[in-house]
Amino acid sequence: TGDLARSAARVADELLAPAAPVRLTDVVPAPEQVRPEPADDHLLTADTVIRVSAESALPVAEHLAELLRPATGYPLPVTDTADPDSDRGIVLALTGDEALGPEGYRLDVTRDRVRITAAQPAGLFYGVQTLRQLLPPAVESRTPVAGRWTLPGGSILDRPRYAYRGAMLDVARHFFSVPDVLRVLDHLARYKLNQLHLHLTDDQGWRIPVPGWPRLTEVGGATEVGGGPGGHYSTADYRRIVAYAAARHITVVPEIDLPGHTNSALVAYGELAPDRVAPQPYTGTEVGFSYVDPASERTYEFVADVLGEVAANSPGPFLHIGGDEAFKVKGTAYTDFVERVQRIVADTGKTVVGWHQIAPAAHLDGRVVQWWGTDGDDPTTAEAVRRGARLILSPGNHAYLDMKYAPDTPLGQDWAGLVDVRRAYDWDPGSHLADVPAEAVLGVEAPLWTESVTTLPEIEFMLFPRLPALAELGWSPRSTHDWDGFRERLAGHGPRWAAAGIAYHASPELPWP
Ligand code: TNX
Repeated sequence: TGDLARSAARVADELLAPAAPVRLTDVVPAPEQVRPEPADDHLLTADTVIRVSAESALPVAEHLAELLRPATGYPLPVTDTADPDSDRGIVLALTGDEALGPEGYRLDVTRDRVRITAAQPAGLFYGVQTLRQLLPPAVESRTPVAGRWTLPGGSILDRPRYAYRGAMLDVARHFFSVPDVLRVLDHLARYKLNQLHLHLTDDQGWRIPVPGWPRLTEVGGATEVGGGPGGHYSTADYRRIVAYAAARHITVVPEIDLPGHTNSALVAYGELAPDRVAPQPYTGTEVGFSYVDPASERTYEFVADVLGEVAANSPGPFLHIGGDEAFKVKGTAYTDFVERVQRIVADTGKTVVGWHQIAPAAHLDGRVVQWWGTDGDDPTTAEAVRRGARLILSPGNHAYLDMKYAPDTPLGQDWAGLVDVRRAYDWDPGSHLADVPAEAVLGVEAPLWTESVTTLPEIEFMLFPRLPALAELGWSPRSTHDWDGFRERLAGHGPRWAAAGIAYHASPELPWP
């Protein structure tokens, strides 16, 4: 039966063998340096062991084993008995070598061994995401597949261009369950993104509990766009999201949108409204009509309670205060409000982030402005940068994942134009905004607003293939930028997404295999 099993496996091999083997140069985002050695392909086997050089590398090794076990059916035991210089199999080694930076790694594939080295566990984690992409697409299957699990030989030296590489999920316009959010985190991790910005509150729903303000979730959380039931995370749910993210080296950036986009809070607590009268719940998609009263001390008690609670449950450095489209809070009423809220954030120990409408407010140490314009000439944002602000770039006409791909895209908006894959890819974060030096750019973020997005498959349809395009802008050196090469590499990921059950958009721009 051994022979029979072997020959059955060989037949399955041939049936399942990908038309073209994966090449070392097929990775997305493109690594800094790739040196193929075709004679050095490495074959994983049922006897392959994953070894780590230090206990702090164990979680990454376990993560790798969990990624590879389902499809390969191999046991892939993890042990911390590595001798990084002589071991066979897969070795994850933490070295004192800081040259790769906190997120960089080196991957060496030879016939005897696959070795990832990094200064920090984050680097090992990104090396693991690269390793995963070098195996045949069937590795993404969650059930065993008979296959030859070969890695292309050679070495990769890699580290990110930007420290902040993010995506945003709007859980306020439509509410998404914890498992949905965890799956989005998995997608970010595949492409080496390290920030998930959660838009937790808006006119249509309030999704996070705050002690002393129970009606925020009970009443404010019970609505969403279109009249559905809405929902909210419990504190335990939120912590679970944060922990799952942390295990993937992703920071959750919580946003409480102020002073506008607050109808759901006003429905719950009419005392925060300018006329002290609770409005009706809102389930449409207009913006700019609601605001908490900037002239009332009660508003600042509310803001301090909310931001204090969110800060306490969020280990990351950032706290996002929104600040966009508060059309009814004008001039100094608006800038005074933002300046006061910036100080409340600083008091929690966090770094304040806001949409670029906060730019005219006074600078506060470390503050970060998230630019979502469509015209790269924005003197007010450039001036905020001159005063010390750092920038996250989310240009609406390139990075907005809620824009339609094409006129016939069944979901999404088009106020910032159509964003096809090429548009998502073909821009340079380092020179996009006029009169802003490249050093001021902390990174990039792709926001997914969800007025028209209601399910996980719809999220995936909007994310793939554009999220990897944005991820490449955030990670890869500018010198690798090349649409023709990118579209080839990206198209090769289609079979991976299919094997992972991702509901991607088969854009006609890409040469799918
Ligand atoms: C503008 S972008 C908004 C959101 C909408 C989005 C729709 C930004 C900071 N504000 O409230 O959901 O457009 O594309």
